[in-house]
Amino acid sequence: MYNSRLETMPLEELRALQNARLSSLVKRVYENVPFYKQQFDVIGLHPEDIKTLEDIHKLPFTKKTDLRDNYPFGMFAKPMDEIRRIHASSGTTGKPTVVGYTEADLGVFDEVVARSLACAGARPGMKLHNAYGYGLFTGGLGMHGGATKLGMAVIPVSGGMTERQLTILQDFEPEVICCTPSYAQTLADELEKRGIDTDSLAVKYAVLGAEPWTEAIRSQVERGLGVRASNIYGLSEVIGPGVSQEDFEEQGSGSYIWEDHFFPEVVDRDSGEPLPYGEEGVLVFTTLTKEAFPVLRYWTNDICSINYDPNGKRTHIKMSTIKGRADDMLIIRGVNLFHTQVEEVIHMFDYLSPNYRLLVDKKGAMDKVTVEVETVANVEPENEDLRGRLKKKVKDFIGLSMEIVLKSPGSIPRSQGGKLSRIVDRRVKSV
Ligand code: DLL
Repeated sequence: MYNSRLETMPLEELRALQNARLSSLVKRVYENVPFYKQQFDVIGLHPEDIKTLEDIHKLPFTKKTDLRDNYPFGMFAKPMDEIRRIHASSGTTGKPTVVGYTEADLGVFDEVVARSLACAGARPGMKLHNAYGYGLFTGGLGMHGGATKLGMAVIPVSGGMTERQLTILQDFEPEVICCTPSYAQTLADELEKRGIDTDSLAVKYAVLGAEPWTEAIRSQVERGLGVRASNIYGLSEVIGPGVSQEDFEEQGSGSYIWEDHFFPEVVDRDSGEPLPYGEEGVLVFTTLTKEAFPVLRYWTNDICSINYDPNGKRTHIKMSTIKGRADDMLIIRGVNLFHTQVEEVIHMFDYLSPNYRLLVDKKGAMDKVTVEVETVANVEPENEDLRGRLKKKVKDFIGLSMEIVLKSPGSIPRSQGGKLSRIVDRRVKSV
């Protein structure tokens, strides 16, 4: 454990810390960010009205559109001469979201990423193969700072150039790798193609995140790279990677949210009402300590649930894996669909690999989904029995009839280093 005092703090103590941080945060944003002052004034709210976390529901949500409306620096709570770094995340439409960090914020960033890496199995003295992209994306530099703080040697490979990644994995002998789960699949594929035995590699742990993934990909990557793979979650608006992290020895039970810095809520996606622990809804964060770019009740659009784990090593709350983003959810003939649901069904078949994509078309007035999925090596895609069984399982588990196309290994586009989109929506063109 990297910072055992903070990570195992008794809940009452954690709440007291969060309460103190929340009331100071609310004052800071009211005084320094015109957007928040105006939001408060419109509903007649005063910073003194927010004394504890019990009052947090009085605060309005902050949404991505609010950040866009204040592009690029309007949400900063500190003057530019106190800003030490700027990142941006490119949305699918419009202007990117711009975020800033003071020196203290970069310290928090390093701290939470160091905790996350340790939680994933990394230790001081190990080497980190960092295949997250360096640049405006928070992945590369974020993991870099945290690994340095933990006492690791960072290999700043960045994303892409797969051939070079393999050489470094073989020659530099990193014990830990971090990248997107889809890029880990690409690397696993390439190792197999070249006949490189994972026993010849030093790598033991993979820290995967930045896009939704399920146990199907975990099995493939763990086998293909010879690692224990754990989930890292985060978003630029809250800090970057390291908002939450799964413990490598508690796989499948959720990821610890570092709630001394990031206070989570899960709310109903339609009404915005807070939901009880364990219920699935939209994840919302309040950054308790950030100086340059604090957010109050930031609506992430990510769908998951949160709950405490009485058997966990740490006291902080855990979040389930992200099912998908509310704005990536498909509504097909009235049924809500996330691509991760299809991934889970694929995982039930030994002869299928989680290299897949969903093609969405319009056929007359109806939307139609085609699942393209690769078979594993030595299994012919012309397998009517397998195709029929997958079609039935998809219908049984998801409640939708989908077209199934089995493909040969290697025929579906792979991640070239960054986030992979598994949905190809062709409806706009075919209307
Ligand atoms: O993706 C930060 C990050 C970098 C996280 C490296 C983990 C590792 P953004 O580009 O702002 O930041 O994208 C944030 O990506 O709201 C989620 O929808 C998605 N996302 C991030 N991590 C996960 C994850 C980075 N572990 C958006 N599982 C978030 C599912 C994830 N989705």
